[in-house]
Amino acid sequence: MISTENILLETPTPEPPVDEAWDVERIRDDFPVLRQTVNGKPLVYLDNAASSQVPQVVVDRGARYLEEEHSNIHRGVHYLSMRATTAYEGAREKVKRFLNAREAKECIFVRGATEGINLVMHGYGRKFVSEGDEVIVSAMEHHANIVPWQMLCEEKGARLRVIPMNDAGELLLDEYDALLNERTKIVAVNHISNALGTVNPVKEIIATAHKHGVPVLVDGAQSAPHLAVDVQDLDCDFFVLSGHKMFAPTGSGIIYGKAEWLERMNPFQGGGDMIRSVTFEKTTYAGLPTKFEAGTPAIASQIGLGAAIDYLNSIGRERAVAYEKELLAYATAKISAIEGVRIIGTAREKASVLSFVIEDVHPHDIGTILDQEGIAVRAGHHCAQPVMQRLKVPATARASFAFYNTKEEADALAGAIEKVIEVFS
Ligand code: 7TS
Repeated sequence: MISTENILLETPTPEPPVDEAWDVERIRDDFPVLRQTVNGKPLVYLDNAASSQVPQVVVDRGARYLEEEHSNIHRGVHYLSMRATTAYEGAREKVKRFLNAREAKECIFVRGATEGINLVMHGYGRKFVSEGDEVIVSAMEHHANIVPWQMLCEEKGARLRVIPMNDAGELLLDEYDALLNERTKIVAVNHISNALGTVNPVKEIIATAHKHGVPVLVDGAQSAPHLAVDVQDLDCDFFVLSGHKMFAPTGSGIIYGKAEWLERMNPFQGGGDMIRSVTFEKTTYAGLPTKFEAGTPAIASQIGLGAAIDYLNSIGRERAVAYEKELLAYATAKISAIEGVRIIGTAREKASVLSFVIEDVHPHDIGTILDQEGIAVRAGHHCAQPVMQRLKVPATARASFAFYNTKEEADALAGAIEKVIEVFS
């Protein structure tokens, strides 16, 4: 096996530009998908919380792997395999810097947030959670951060506890404090709610859990693309992200874990690559990160994730975050001013997501009419049914923004919403 240490980065990480205004038209040129019409109208892509679009440099990097480097990693001594391994491990280095992890081996490649959470459920949960123990999640989790923990609780006879939220979609931290006790074995919360856009105070949530000696998993599926994340500053024990929501291909993602936890955890899947030695009597496992990466991974996609991180660094993450904040405030003001529209999720701290309902119109009808106008939004429960139950709405329509969206697109959304209201009046 080729060591994951001492592998040179395939490309240096670019420096962000300084003191330049955000030129959204130039940024849009980087994204080939955006150059099309849908139903005769320019595509307005506002479904970034489901999957964001991919810049040309990421497409090109994936194509280069397929054209010039395609081969399996870690196991070959031949030229192509070494090139593929260098690119793959180079992507891990880029993720490490992106999240400010202490070591690259703390960044495990997974298919996305769902797989990362399941890895922790199996590797940590099945080892450390027993009958009578408790697992805490929040009232605004995506199903991916509820169902695995429910499965664990069912298997172990443990109890799932839920941090409640208020009508605005903000977690009630006093109640969270009261939930923590000596039976609590893990807290799993999202950083940004995909259904409401709430930015949760995860640093505080983590500090509180740590007072009780409880580790915290942060579901960063929505935050990694829209905030600057520093896992050492947050002091989270686990942090999961999906590449396809951060300008990379599907099938890419990361579960970061503190080495001291990952080393104590059981492997997730068994198979090739994750072993040190195998006999019919006994198998011993490889060290980090290989212990958690059984079988051939999504090599092209993970290399694409590395290229997406380079791209984010090249445009300047902080500037992108500031622009998105301004755009969300603009769109929120515009859409909440329309009579008959109600914004769902009015937390003080929000990012990227604008969920809404229109009186007497089903969100699916909103989605269909908006599509006629070339506008892509998601309509439904957004895999967060407990949020819908708590806020007493069957579903919402959701516009979710990225740094390539424009104020003109927010205007187009507002105009199309007015059309929906006209059709149903
Ligand atoms: N956690 C959060 C907060 C999410 O928003 C999602 C996906 C997941 C976990 C699961 O990610 P996956 O990449 O493993 O599927 N959220 C959405 C959404 O809002 N619309 O489509 C998928």
